[in-house]
Amino acid sequence: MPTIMETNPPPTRHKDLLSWVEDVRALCQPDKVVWCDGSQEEDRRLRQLMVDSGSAIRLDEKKRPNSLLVRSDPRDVARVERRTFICSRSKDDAGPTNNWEDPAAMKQKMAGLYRGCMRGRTMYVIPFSMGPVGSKIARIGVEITDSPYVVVNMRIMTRIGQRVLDVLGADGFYVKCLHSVGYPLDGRPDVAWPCDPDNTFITHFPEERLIMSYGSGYGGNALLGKKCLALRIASVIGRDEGWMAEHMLILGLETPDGKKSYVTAAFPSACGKTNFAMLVPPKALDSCKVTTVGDDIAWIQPGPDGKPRAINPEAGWFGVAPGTSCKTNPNAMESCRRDSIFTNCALTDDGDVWWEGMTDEPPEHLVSWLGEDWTPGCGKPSSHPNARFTAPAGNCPCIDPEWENPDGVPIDAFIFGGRRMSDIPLVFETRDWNHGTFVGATLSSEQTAAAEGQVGALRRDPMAMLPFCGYHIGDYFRHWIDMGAKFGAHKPRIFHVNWFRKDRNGKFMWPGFGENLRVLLWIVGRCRGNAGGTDSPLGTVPRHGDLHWEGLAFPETRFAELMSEDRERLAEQVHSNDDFFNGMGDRFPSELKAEEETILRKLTGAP
Ligand code: SAT
Ligand code: MN
Repeated sequence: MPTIMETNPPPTRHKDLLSWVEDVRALCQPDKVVWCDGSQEEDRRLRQLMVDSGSAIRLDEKKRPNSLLVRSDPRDVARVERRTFICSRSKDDAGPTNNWEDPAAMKQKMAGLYRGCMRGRTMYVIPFSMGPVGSKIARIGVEITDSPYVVVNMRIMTRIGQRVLDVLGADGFYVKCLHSVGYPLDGRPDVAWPCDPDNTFITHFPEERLIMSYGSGYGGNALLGKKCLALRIASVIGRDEGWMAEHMLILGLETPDGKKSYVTAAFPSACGKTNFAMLVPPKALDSCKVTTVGDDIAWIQPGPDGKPRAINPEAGWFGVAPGTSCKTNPNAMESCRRDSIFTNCALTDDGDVWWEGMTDEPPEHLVSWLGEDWTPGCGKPSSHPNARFTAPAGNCPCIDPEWENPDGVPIDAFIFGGRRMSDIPLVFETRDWNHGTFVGATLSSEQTAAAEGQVGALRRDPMAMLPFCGYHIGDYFRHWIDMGAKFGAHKPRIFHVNWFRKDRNGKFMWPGFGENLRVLLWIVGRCRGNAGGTDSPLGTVPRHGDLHWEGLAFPETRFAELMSEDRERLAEQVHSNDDFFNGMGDRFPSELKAEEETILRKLTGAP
């Protein structure tokens, strides 16, 4: 079996990096250290290592070329928010929405867990770039991990290897990201998915730009470039440097006149973010083209002229598999047709993957994500509900030609969205930046699964950043207000959408999916000054005649119902934010207090 050689000497002269790697080696005591070069050959060797050790299954080369299936420990299947900590020096700086622990105490606890935690294992050093390598907007991280699964996933989700060290040079800045699955091999055999669920901690030290994660190998717990760096730490860097790290997709819309506009959108989970990012126009409007820059995270900076420019810091999709199909999202299906890693999906008898919703008819036999025989009537799902595909963005048929532009793409609009069965119309445009910030700050979504809490209850998720803001949420709102001033005349317009409204009979009123293009066209039309609308207490709303209806019969009366607002209930909902906002004391921006008063006045018709 080919072995991976220790690089000797290490491929960098960066003193701080060399001494950090040496400190971690001394603490974690791995058998050997490997600096990842990011090559295809290295990827091939690591995948083979995973297959040989029984931690991955190679899928059929014809059906799913260059792809693996991995099954996690059933106790390690998602991000764990209650074990996620922001360890700022002052507790107050973490704010009311984060878990906090004193940084010195947390480091001591983590050092205790890390001591000897890589015994019998290889320690991988992964230099990675969030954003195109060398882009001024991009940031570099180095993840140290004992998981080959993390290395092969990071190679898809970010840009890794020697070219990143070359940009870093001898003294460049990087975010330290330390990860261990927490399963040392002191004389015991390895398991297919090593982890330590009882001692899992995902910790962030914002002032030091440091991330330490222990005990989990799954998703955002372990691929530290994603939520940990690109959102929690980057939100702090963005605050300090005057830019924004947001939980937003980025898409481009090209209209038949050849004009192109880009928008970003923040939706809480289970609102179809990836589907919207890869929207397929309905037949009657297929002279419009939607292209994808990102499906999860946007880093947004004022360009030289003040106009916001956004990059997707990631290089792949880490998408939820169940529910994804050629009908709901053909572009995502095509993205993971090859070169992908599947986690907790089911295995078909002919060496492919399957998940609930992929096809109308399930296969007659599968091996489930638990490794058990599965048949359609067995009463259990074949894939875990949070099963994922890791797929290269470059595989996506609708990838935007500018997606790797180091200067990003110019942004015209921000869109907020939630899952709201009642009260909130299909779409409205906020009056201005501060009103839009207020709408983002009060973003909420109805809960969909019993496990999350009471189904139908509103869960607050400001800017869809609740678990991802690395500092005090009141300061974050303040930063939004400040960014509006910074963008000046170029500030994006801010919209709110709701695809999920139901009628009196409990039926969804809006068809969603590709038909959402009609709303997107209105939004872009507003930005270009060629779409009409009318005033409402919520802002500006389209009249029936302001939307494109080619190919969709949607009567005016039904549209009126879809766009109606229950002012009394909306006013109640505005008041329901009081405790949350008052709890922030003077960290809650007075500008947003003023917005609240304005909207209440408009809703109650007071002068
Ligand atoms: O596991 S991830 O954090 O990458 C995805 C998610 O839970 O939002
Ligand atoms: Mn996300």
